[in-house]
Amino acid sequence: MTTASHALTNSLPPVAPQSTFDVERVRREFAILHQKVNGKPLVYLDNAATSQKPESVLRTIDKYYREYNSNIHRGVHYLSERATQAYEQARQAVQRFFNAGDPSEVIFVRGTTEAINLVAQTYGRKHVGAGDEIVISAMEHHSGIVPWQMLCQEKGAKLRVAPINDRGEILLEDFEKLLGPKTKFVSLVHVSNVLGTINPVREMIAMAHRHGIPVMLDGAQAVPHVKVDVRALDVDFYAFSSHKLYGPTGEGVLYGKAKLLEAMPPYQGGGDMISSVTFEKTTYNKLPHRFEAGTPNIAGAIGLGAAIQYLNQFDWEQVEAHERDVLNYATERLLSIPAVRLIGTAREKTAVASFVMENIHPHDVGTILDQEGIAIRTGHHCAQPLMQRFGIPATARASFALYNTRTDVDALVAGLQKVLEVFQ
Ligand code: 7TS
Repeated sequence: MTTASHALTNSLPPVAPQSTFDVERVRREFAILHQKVNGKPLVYLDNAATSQKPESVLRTIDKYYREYNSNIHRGVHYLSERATQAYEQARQAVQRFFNAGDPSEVIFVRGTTEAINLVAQTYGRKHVGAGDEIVISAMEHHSGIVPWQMLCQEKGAKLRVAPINDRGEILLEDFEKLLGPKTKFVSLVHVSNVLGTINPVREMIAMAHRHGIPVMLDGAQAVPHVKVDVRALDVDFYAFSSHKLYGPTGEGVLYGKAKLLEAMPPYQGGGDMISSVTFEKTTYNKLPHRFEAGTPNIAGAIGLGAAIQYLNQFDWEQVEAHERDVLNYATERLLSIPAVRLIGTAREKTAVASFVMENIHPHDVGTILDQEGIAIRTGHHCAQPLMQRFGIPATARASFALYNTRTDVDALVAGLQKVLEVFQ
């Protein structure tokens, strides 16, 4: 990631660029990490569910509410202009973050879930008909399955699923075979929330484009860990959630190529998305406002802008190297426990270690770890078809962020020894 030169006027001065990645310095920015849970130092390993927020994000949101809380795009007064400016600067920060061509291609939504529903209900309803097909993969989160299933039910279309191998990698040849004249859309997860697999999306997008099929990527688990460039990928739609990217909840982004967004019918009707309204006819606003009906999550967008600004201080390669080191170390240490079986061993993988333990239910693993102050997630992770693919009801999942360390992994492994003691 390049260094920041675009401080938001209404937020903090930019943080000085870090020449080397100093994880202890990073950890100091996250007050929440420095507490005891059940008498033990907190070890937070549930970052795929949501990540913690650095001081600068918290201060930016606090400052918005204390100093310039106001509605946007409609007031002529000072506070409203300031809020509008901060909101639109956050949009520009997102645009630069993943290299969109124009800020108007960045739509603020509630999160990844809403972004996918928006595309299914607008682009999808317009272009998918009876007998058509939509291609997804076997490792989608429910939010990458259900909106397409709903559309298929409504239209009499069919959902086709690209299979994966036992490591948790999409079988590219099978994926390509699914693409044909009936395929109207491809929707894929960029990084799996259960397996950590980084899918070869550039190649998959090129395959779909050879058939003239547009592609949407669910980047919820990708943007915190891999550098995303929507133009280099040539992806048609891209979604992510702020709260997994060190920003606030209730906020997210839909990127769409302008020519596709412009041709799409609106999603929700209401204020801000219109250009003029009479009882006979409404004309719609230009992008991006056409897809942002009503008062948006202003603090959320500004907070997301601050999270991106926070990330801009780091050299992205150093963040990736640090996270790779922690994941490799975790993989090695987990594999040294004979009762542990890793679920998801793709060659290209990031930030997630899912596992099951012989004869011990993942919920019991999670509960005992919690007693040790260690937060992981257990369950199906909103990916029930993926659980079925692996023939398991659930996994235990440790997921990492840029503030996690090898020491956190050591605590996890010590916690798992406790689990084994309880059950043996
Ligand atoms: N897509 C992926 C790949 C996800 O991991 C998630 C959330 C979503 C979509 C939905 O994001 P939202 O912000 O709209 O809810 N994943 C998880 C998880 O793995 N644990 O809790 C939430």
